[in-house]
Amino acid sequence: MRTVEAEPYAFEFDPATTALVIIDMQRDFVLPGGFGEKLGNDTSLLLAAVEPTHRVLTKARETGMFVIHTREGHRPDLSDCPPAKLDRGAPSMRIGDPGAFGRILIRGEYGHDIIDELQPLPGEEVIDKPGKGAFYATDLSEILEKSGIRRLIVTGVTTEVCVHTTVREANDRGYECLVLADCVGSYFPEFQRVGLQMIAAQGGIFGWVAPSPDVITAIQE
Ligand code: TIU
Repeated sequence: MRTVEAEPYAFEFDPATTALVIIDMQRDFVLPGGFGEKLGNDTSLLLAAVEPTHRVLTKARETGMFVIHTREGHRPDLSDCPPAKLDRGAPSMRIGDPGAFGRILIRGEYGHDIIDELQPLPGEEVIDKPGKGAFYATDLSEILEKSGIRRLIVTGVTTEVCVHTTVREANDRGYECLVLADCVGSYFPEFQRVGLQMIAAQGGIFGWVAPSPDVITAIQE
């Protein structure tokens, strides 16, 4: 077991049964000009998570940890997008509409894919999910069970949306989740701060939070 200082108390993990989960680091959320920015958001806070996440990913790959990437998106015919999700947002910026990087959040489009810096390697799992959480309508549970994974080290965007939803889903399924504070990003600074606090409050109500350099050290011990 490795131990890393975390909020609300030390997180213990065995790298052999722990997966690194990188949530939705897709061009349309992260890059200037994409869907996220078009919705009125500043993507710089998301871009800040790229370098630290790349360092964690590199260490995970070096040490043979299980790596999972997720992407939020839908089939080209939108048959897996509930009308309630489709109808939301500005009329000119709906899922499936043409955007700067192709049809917005549609599988196979350039903007739907993961940014160059964090592209998956062959053999790493890529979970395509229609919802905010990575467990809903995916085979993530089966993959984790089959691989003997018990804990998740979680990075990605956005902190209070897809990261929170996924960590809450994972916690309810019995997985212990450590969220890396500098490897997750929100468009809203206050949501980043409070979002992280919410995870670790009440004795770690649904997870732990730690800075990535400490976790990298623990992984390579
Ligand atoms: N991946 C993810 O968080 N999807 C979102 O829609 N996030 C927003 O903050 N909009």
